[in-house]
Amino acid sequence: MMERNLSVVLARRPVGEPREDDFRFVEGEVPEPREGEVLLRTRWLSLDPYMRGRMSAARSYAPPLEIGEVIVGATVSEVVRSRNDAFPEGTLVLANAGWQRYAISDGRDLRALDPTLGPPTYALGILGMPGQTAYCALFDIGRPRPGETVVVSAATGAVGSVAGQLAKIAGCRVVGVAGGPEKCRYAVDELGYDACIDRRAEDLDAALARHCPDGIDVYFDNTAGAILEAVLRRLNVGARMLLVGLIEHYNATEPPKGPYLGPLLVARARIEGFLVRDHLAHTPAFLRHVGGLVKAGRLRYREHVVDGLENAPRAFIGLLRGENFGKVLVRV
Ligand code: NAP
Ligand code: FER
Repeated sequence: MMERNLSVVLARRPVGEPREDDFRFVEGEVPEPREGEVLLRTRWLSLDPYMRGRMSAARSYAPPLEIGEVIVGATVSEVVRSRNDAFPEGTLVLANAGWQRYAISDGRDLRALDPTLGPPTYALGILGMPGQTAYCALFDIGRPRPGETVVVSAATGAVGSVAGQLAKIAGCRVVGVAGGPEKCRYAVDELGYDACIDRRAEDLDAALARHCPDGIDVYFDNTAGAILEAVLRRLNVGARMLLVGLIEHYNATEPPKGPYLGPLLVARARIEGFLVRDHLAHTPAFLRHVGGLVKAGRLRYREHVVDGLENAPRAFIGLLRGENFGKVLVRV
C-alpha cells in the first residue's frame, strides 16, 4: 500500500519573519497520473529565498501564492508511475513538485538528471538555478576582467559561493561578505576568497577599504541593504553592479530608509552613471543637432534672470530650493 500524500500549503501571508503557523500541513490521496502524465515522489526539495516573495501579495516577477496553495519549489523527484514514455518509472528528474511528497507532471517541466554530472542534489544548487544565476549574472553583466576587484555578498551561499569562485578563476581579487566567523573562514580557506568580511562583527566601510584598496569593479549583490550601501561608496569608474537578490528586505515590514531597488531587479533595468566630460567628442554633433532645432524654432527655452551680483547668493539658494523657473542667470 502506498503512503498518503503530504503537502505544505500557505495558511496565511507571513508578516515579517515567517512563522510556523503561516504554513499548514495537508494530508491527501496520492494523485493518479492520467495519460501522458507521471506520478513523482519527491526526493529532494530546494528551499530558496524567492519563496518568501511568493508568500507576499505584493506584485513582483511572479504571481503570489494563494492562501491554501501548495508552496512552490524545485525538487529532485523520482518517477514512480509513468504514463509518459519520455520518463519511465525509476527516472530521477528535476521537477517543480513544490513542498509535497507526491505530485503529477505532464513532463513538460521535467528534466531527466544526468548522473555523470554529479550527485542529484547538485541540480538544485551549483548545477541548477542558483549556480546558473551566479554564472549568468557574473559573466553576462559583471564581465569581470583579470585583476579587477569583485565583491560578493552572501558569499558562502548557494549563489554567492559559485559567483565568488568563478570570479576567482577569472583572475579577479574576490572579497566576500558573510555572516559570522565560521562562514568567513570557509570563504577564504575553502572557496578561495582573498578576504571575507563578517557583516555581523565588522564595520563594513572600514573592512571594504582595507580589503579593496583599489576600489570595487564588480559587485555581485545578493542582499541589498547595508552591504550595498557600503559598496556604493567604493565603486570604481566603470564598475558593474549586479542586483541579484535583496534578501535583507524580504522579511521587512517597513520600507527601507534609502531607495528600494527591488523594482530595478524585477524590471531588469540598468542604472548607469554619467559624466558629460566623457562625451565631449560629441560636441560638434550636439551643436549641429540641437543648434539646428533652436534655429528652426522647435525648442522652447526659458531663462530665470536675476538682476545684480548682490542677488547671486539669494538666487543660488533659491535654485537649490526650486524657486527658479528655468535656467538661472544673474545679470551683472
Ligand atoms: P543563500 O545565500 O544560500 O542563503 C541566504 C543568505 O543570505 C544567508 O545565509 C545569509 O548569509 C544572507 N543574508 C544576508 N543578509 C541577510 C539578512 N538580512 N537576513 C537573512 N539572510 C541574509 O541563498 P541563495 O539561494 O544563494 O540566494 C542568494 C540571493 O540570491 C538571494 O537574495 C536570492 O533571492 C537571490 N537569487 C536571485 C536570483 C535571480 O534570478 N535574481 C536567482 C537565485 C537567487 P550571510 O549570513 O553569510 O550573509
Ligand atoms: C530568487 C530566485 C529566482 C530571486 C529571483 C528569482 C530575486 C527569479 C527567477 C526568474 O524568474 O527567473 O531568489 O530573487
